[in-house]
Amino acid sequence: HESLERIREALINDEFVLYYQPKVNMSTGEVIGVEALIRWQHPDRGLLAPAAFLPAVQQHPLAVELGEWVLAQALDQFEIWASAGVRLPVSVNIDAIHLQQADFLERLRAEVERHPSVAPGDLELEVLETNALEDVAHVTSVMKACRDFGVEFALDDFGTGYSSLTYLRHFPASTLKIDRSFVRDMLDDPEDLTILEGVLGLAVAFRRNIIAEGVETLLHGRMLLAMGYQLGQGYAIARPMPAQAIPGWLESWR
Ligand code: G
Ligand code: G
Ligand code: NA
Ligand code: MN
Repeated sequence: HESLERIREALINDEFVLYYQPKVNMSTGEVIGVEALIRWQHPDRGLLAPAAFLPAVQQHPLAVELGEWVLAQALDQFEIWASAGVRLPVSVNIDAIHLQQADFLERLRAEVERHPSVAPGDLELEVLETNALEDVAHVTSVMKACRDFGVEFALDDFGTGYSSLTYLRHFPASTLKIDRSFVRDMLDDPEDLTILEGVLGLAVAFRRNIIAEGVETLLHGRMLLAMGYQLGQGYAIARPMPAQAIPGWLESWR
């Protein structure tokens, strides 16, 4: 694992990079957006996944700096695609500690406004269900203010926390991202299938969008469609890829 000091240095040296994974409507084929996923192009260790360094910064102020870098980088990339004629809504993963900064909305607004071709609706924020979101009242008010500004939220890895239903009830998120563990085993495990059906029912009842992550095979996609899921993300659709690979993928997807 990498030290906080080394991670801070990597930010200064510009060693982080964003990969992007498409999200699609599996029924119509429409590409609804991409999720930005951070990687570390480490000079000695090669390309590192978030698991190799994000745990070290969680709950630390450095997570805020990293989060601000990710937001800025994702919106820069949006503008590059937009100037080539492709408007691709982008989702960014936000740490609880970042979301809970007193000036979160103010800085988010400034970042969106710094990018002339980015409208607030082009950006979605994914938040994890975690104990770190224990200050429900504060988080709820931040989310409402962001939503009033035009930036929507998705509840990431939905169903894995201990208080999913409380989250659903209180947080003004427009989308539930059902955790990939339920999708992974849906073909063999009837209980996971039941959970997928139940969460879809909840999403409908609470008028939230729902997206399945971890769609690894065509069979997973077909089963999900048959159940009534439309939106999906996963290896069967596309793996996370460097930004430069996205236009080629869009061509091949059509
Ligand atoms: O890309 P990968 O599947 O390895 O991501 C593993 C986990 O890291 C995912 O749960 C994802 O939400 C998280 N993650 C990826 N990129 C970011 C990021 O930019 N910020 C935060 N906070 N989490 C991220
Ligand atoms: O939790 P979050 O949704 O942010 O996780 C995104 C992570 O999931 C990315 O790091 C990505 O590499 C990984 N991922 C995306 N699609 C699949 C998939 O179909 N199968 C598996 N096992 N992981 C996936
Ligand atoms: Na803008
Ligand atoms: Mn995510």
